[in-house]
Amino acid sequence: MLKPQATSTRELVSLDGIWSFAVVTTTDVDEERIWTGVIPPKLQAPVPASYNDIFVQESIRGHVGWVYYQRQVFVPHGWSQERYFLRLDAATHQGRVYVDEHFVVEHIGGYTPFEAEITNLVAPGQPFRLTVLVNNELTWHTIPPGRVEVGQNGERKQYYQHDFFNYSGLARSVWLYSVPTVAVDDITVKTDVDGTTGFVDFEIKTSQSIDEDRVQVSLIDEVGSLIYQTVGHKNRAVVKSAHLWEPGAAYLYQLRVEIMAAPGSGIVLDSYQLAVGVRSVKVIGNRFLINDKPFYFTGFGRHEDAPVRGKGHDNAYMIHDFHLMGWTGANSFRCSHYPYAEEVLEYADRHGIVVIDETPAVGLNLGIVGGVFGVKPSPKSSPLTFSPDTINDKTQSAHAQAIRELIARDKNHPCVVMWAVANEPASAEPGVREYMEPLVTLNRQLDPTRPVCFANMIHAPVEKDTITDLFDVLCLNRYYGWYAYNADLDTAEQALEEDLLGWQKKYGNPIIMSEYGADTQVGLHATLDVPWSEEYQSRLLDMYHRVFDRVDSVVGEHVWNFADFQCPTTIFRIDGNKKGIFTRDRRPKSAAQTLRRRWTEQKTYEKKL
Ligand code: BDP
Repeated sequence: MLKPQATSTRELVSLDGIWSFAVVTTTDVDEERIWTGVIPPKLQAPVPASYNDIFVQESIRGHVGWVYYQRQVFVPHGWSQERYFLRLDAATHQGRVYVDEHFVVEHIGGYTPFEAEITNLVAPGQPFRLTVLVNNELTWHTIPPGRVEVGQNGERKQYYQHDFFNYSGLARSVWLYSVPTVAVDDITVKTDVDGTTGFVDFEIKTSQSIDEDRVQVSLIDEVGSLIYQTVGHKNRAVVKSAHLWEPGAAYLYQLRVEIMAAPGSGIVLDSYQLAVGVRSVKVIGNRFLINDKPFYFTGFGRHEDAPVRGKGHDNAYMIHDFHLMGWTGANSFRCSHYPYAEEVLEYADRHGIVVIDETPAVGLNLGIVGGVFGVKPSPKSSPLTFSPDTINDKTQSAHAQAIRELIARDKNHPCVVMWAVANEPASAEPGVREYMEPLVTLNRQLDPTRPVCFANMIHAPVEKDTITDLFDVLCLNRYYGWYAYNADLDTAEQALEEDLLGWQKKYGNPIIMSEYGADTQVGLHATLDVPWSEEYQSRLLDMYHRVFDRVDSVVGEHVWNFADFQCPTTIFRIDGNKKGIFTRDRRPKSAAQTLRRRWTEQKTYEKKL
């Protein structure tokens, strides 16, 4: 799915700004039919932003169900020859869009875009009332899953198994854009490298079937020189002495696709330009290769999370976060636990930051509900994660759709080197293999070029896990020294090493420690091993690093988490998860220096490369 862009043939109107906002108090939005009228601007909400922390009422912050967003929009008067679309970069978790009283599109899944053509609904130059209904309910059939229960006071409460706040609303941009009647609909690019030669395989879909010789494809380098040109929907560009997209040293070619009025006419009906990084990704033995060279991941698991705006995308935070990551020496991160805004991937493409791209499949695990997170235990009727009453076929269909939409959106980003199908599913429970295997197959069909992984949790150790053989890379989330052997780093060190050696022996795949860390209260200092102190966080990280350097198959370390982030409140999540290396307002804890030393100076892991 192409990101809308302004080109010589396309226009793009941002609908970001301040919208009228209302919380639905009736149970049935279809009865209320609010989109048929103007919503009084008693409350107004910014777009993009999660709405939860904007206001001061708990009834809004913790609201379960639908909210309304509304604004007026004009279709530019010059669009009489164009087709035009509304595009929402995300509506978390379910969005329904109305143009005046017409329903135009519905989408389920809170972190991927959707769009609808409205050419026949509003004439150029005319205004329309745009109403977006957004629902934040998570059920057994959504990804991520959750459930809504009615408490004794009659209030509906949302439960879920994941460890971050259920931020909701329109957290990413909304657009109105035009395309010509004959337009580029989609582009798929796959690249490969052989020595100094780069290969760019491309396939173009057009909105109407047109002759091959009307599709003109050009590859342009960073100084604007044309290095390849052809006609047709599908081909391979061979780039001799290619500038490769390398971690830390990105190079982006532009693939310009033009639809001509007639071959050789020089009249361009549509034009779209895609950034292309020429690189290869392979897993061979226990090494992860980028451009045939072993790569060692340093960096973080992250969240889209900031004060006030919640998961609302913000370019200032985004660029600052990239600079902070760069300062620590991070070369990569995981989009834990959902697809991030496309701007984030574009920035990573541009700056050579390596990304593991994850679906929102987090919390497919009832084993951790009562335990680690201290949330309400799973329903007594069905203690199993995978069962007809819990995670079932419908959840699997939603998960498959999440994989389709993630790959459709992100397949062309050179920064994305691996797909993560799920975070910490109950991979030792019955039913998990039946659930997961078709999804991994689907993922590989949709993109045969990138390795696939999932993040394994401690409750599914090597002798119990039943799905790891389906994947290419072992991603392990481990909390030795925190949830296990807290304040006992010596025992934690032994346990961690045994754990890693067990996986290494059984599978021989590359291992990435995809999460490790400790909650840390900034400003708490201690000479002894006191959990929550800044020193303990650093010592715990040092302990992991010693082990990583001793285990040959470890090819990456992603600390949990880049910054403190908001969670549902429990007795050990006061104002959020505090495992950040940076505070929520992005100030470094002492451990930032520990990482910076290791990732920019010592680099002892490089002996493996
Ligand atoms: C892991 C989860 C992550 C949590 C983390 C923690 O993958 O989402 O935030 O634990 O407990 O199990 O901090």
